[in-house]
Amino acid sequence: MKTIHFSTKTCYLWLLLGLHTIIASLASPSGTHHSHEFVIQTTPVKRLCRTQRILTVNGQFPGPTVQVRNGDSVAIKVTNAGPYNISIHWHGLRMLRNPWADGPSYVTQCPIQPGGSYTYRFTIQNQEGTLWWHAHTGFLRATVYGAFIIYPRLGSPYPFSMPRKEYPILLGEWFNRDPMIILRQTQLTGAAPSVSVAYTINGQPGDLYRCSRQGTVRIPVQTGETILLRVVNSALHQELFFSIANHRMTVVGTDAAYTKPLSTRILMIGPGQTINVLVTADQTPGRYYMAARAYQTAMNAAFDNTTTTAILEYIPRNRNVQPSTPILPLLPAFNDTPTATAFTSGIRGLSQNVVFKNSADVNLFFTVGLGLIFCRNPNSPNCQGPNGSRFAASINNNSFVLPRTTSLMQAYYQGIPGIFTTDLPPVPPLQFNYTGNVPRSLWTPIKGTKLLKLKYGSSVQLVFQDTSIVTTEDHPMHIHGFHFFVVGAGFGNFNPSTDPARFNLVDPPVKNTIGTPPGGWVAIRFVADNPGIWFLHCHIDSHLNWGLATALLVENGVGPSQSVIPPPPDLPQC
Ligand SMILES: *[C@@H]1O[C@H](CO)[C@@H](O)[C@H](O)[C@H]1NC(C)=O
Ligand SMILES: *[C@@H]1O[C@H](CO)[C@@H](O)[C@H](O)[C@H]1NC(C)=O
Ligand SMILES: *[C@@H]1O[C@H](CO)[C@@H](O)[C@H](O)[C@H]1NC(C)=O
Ligand SMILES: *[C@@H]1O[C@H](CO)[C@@H](O)[C@H](O)[C@H]1NC(C)=O
Ligand SMILES: *[C@@H]1O[C@H](CO)[C@@H](O)[C@H](O)[C@H]1NC(C)=O
Ligand SMILES: [Cu+2]
Repeated sequence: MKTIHFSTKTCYLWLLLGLHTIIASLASPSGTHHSHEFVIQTTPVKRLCRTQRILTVNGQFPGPTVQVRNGDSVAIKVTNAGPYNISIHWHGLRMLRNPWADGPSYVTQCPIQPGGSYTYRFTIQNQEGTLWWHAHTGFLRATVYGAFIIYPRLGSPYPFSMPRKEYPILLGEWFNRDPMIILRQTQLTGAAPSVSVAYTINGQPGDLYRCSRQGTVRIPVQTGETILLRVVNSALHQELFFSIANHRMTVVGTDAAYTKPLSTRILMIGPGQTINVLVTADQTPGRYYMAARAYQTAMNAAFDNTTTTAILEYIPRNRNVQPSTPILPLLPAFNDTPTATAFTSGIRGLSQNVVFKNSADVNLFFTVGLGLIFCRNPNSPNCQGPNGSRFAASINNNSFVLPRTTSLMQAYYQGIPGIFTTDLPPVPPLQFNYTGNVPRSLWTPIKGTKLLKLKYGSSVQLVFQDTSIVTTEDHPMHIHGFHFFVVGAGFGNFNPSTDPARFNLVDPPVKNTIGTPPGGWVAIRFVADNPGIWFLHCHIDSHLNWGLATALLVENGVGPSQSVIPPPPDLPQC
């Protein structure tokens, strides 16, 4: 039987290369308790020829990698030594009956105020793979994020042959301003936020940007060996294509679930998603770029058109030969939706994951998309969106507004009225040609804090339907507290009488974040077996800020084993 083991040599190499993320050996048995301290602080970091002060965890950028096994318990004490209210979300972790540990500000908790602290306590229950953690307050996750790796129980092998080494590959976006100032500006003007000035791999832009060569991340490989890359899209706003020159990748997992092996040259990964790939060093020894750049679907929108790189470096290098300039992989054009679709639809789950096959107890149909609020005075400094408007976004015409005085979960648990309602329409309040030429009279959504209530244990089918209001666009939809089966997707309007017949109920992939194809739809299924209030939103933070969100209120079932646990005593208050 194979067990996970990382030699101390691997750690040493990482240290030598100056990388912050170290894959240590994890020889502990399942059921181990892990304690961590996260101190949120302002840290000077030099990127793109200048020193910038950014918010970090423990001074590290990206933040520390949390490594656990399935079955372990975790306590992470987060102390806020920074200037902003903040909370941390453990993205993709199910947090069964324990929404108090989930983290989104004003959804499951009030933020941790400057000087305060809160300990997130939770158990890993039947999840394995790559997840990540990030700030869930405003745009602070731009710099506050890190990998969260769940290994199998000690002695349980991966369902693929053991890689020699493993590396997290966190893709990010770099802004030359404080992301909170960018957020305030967009809230003030109603316009789209300024785009990033670089993409990053493990916090480094790479060789193609000025003053960045020295920091470029290098991944060492020996000829013939196979390594596992745990790719995470932690970018604030951008879907990305990712490729490695001359090397094929084999996808073996997405989010926290294994997949059937899929061989590919290109990944398309949306914000919030993770993809595990095996890479075999089977090319002529040398140096090869791995690179990422935008997959951009919104029409006529500005975006960051730069390319981030790291280097896959065969070792040992022949010392007598000057290091050659690495080869760049060919990346698809920024708007290559056919390539993105071919990749995403090629991913298959393991058939032993069981999706319910009968019709669902609850059928939800959510339109997701942008909107515009037209101003009385279009020249107002508050109306700098298209044609004197402010941007909005909605689900079923409801543009979500977070509460300010307490969190949804605290209001629910303590019975505080007037904080939210549970009347989000399960289907669009108005039927229209969602992906056609939508009349202007339909473009402005209603603002509110509308949730959707689900009975404990109900089987749910949810179709996300993109709209062409303002623009069609790929919206990476994320649901907290659940993972779900992706059973179908297509372009145009979902047809409830013909499309379900083509659903994949045999080996659908399991995810926590799924892109709604631009001008199309995606169908998911899950069982509402986790009581609590769970945020559901687009993982493009500008869209979330404009209201592309709601929350699922899953009622308690019967008895304590189907009910939300009591809140911890140190839960932050507003
Ligand atoms: C993006 O950059 C590439 C070169 O890297 C260029 O060929 C392409 O035209 C640019 N696209 C846009 C939309 O600016
Ligand atoms: C802005 O106005 C112009 C001219 O009336 C129109 O062609 C364009 O579609 C409008 N754009 C948006 C996003 O409303
Ligand atoms: C919806 O709009 C699209 C694009 O204009 C058009 O091709 C399609 O026929 C329309 N569908 C219906 C049902 O009107
Ligand atoms: C959304 O609601 C507003 C206000 O009632 C209405 O004007 C608009 O037409 C609605 N749009 C859609 C797509 O339902
Ligand atoms: C921080 O959170 C507290 C409690 O919710 C709130 O009163 C305060 O206004 C927040 N500060 C900022 C700057 O948002
Ligand atoms: Cu979106």
